[in-house]
Amino acid sequence: MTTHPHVPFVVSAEVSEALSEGRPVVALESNVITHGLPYPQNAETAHAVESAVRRGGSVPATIAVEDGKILVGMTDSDIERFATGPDIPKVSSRDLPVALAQGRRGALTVASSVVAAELAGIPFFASAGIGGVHRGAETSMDISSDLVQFTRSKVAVVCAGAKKILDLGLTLEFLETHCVPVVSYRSDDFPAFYCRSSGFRSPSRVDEDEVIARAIENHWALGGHSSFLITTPIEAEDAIDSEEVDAVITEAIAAADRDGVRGQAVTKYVMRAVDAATHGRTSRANAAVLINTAEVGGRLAVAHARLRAESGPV
Ligand code: PSU
Ligand code: MN
Repeated sequence: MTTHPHVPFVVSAEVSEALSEGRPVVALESNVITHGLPYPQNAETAHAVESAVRRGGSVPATIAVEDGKILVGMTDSDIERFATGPDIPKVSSRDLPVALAQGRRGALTVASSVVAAELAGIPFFASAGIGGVHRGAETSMDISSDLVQFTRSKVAVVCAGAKKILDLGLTLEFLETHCVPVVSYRSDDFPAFYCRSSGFRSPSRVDEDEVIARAIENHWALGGHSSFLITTPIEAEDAIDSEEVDAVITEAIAAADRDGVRGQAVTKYVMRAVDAATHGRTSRANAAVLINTAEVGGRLAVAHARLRAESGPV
C-alpha cells in the first residue's frame, strides 16, 4: 500500500491486507472515544462500532495520532489507552500537522479522519453525526471544519446527518453551495443524529447499494474533489423525539454562551449538557446511532469495493 511519503502511518496488518486485496474498509473517528462518552461506555462502544462494520462485511479502521504517527486501525490496547487517557486533545484538520510534529497523542474528528482516510487509500468513512453550521453562526462564525474538509477530501461519508444541536438548514445550504452530494439511503429526510428527521427533506433518496456505489464513482469521475455524503437515520426504537430534546438543546446552547464556552469546546459542552438534562438518554441514543451507521457503512463499502473490482478506481 502506498501512503504519503512524508506522513508516517502505522497501518494495522488487517487493514493493510484488506486494502491491498481491494477488500472493503471503513474508516472511523476516535474523537467519539475521548470526547463523546464516559469510560467504560466509550471503549465498549468503540468495539461495538467496529463489530458493526464487520457485520456489514467490511474491515474497520479507527484512526488516531500518537508519537508523530497516524494510527490506521487502532488495536484493542490502543482503544483502551485512548478511552482511559486523561485530556487527550481533539485534533481536527488544522491541528493535525502540529500534533504530528510535536509527537502528541490526539483523537481525530470527522474532518481529520477523512484527511487520514484519503491518504491511506480508504474511500469510506462512517460516523453518527457530522459537525456542521452552529446555531447563531451568523454572529459566532462557528462552522465545523468537518464541512470545509468535505469540500476537499474524496471520501464517501456515511452518517446519520449532522448533530441535532446544530442549525441543520444552514448545514444543508453549506453542502449545496460547495457541491457536496447528499443522498439519503432508504429514507426521504435528512436525519438529525439521534432524531430520525431534521424536518428537512434530503436532496435525494437512493434505495439500492449498487446505485449509491455508482453515484460515488460518478461524482469523482466528473471531477468532483469533495466528499460524498450518504445519510441513514437511527433505528426507530432507539430514536429520540425532536420535541423531547428541542427545549433542552436551546437551554444547553444558552448555558454554553453564558459560561463563555467558545470554539472547539462548544460541541462537547452542549452535548454533555443535553445528556445530563435527559438523564443519559441522548448518550445511549448516540451509541445506538453510531453502531447503526457503522453497519450501514460496512454494507455500502462492500457494494463500492465490488464496483471498483469490476471497473477499476476512477
Ligand atoms: N461526538 C461527540 N462529541 C464530539 C464529536 C462527536 O460526542 O465532539 C465531534 C466529532 O468528532 C466531529 C466534531 O467531527 O465533534 C465536530 O466538532 P466542531 O463542531 O468543533 O467542529
Ligand atoms: Mn467549531
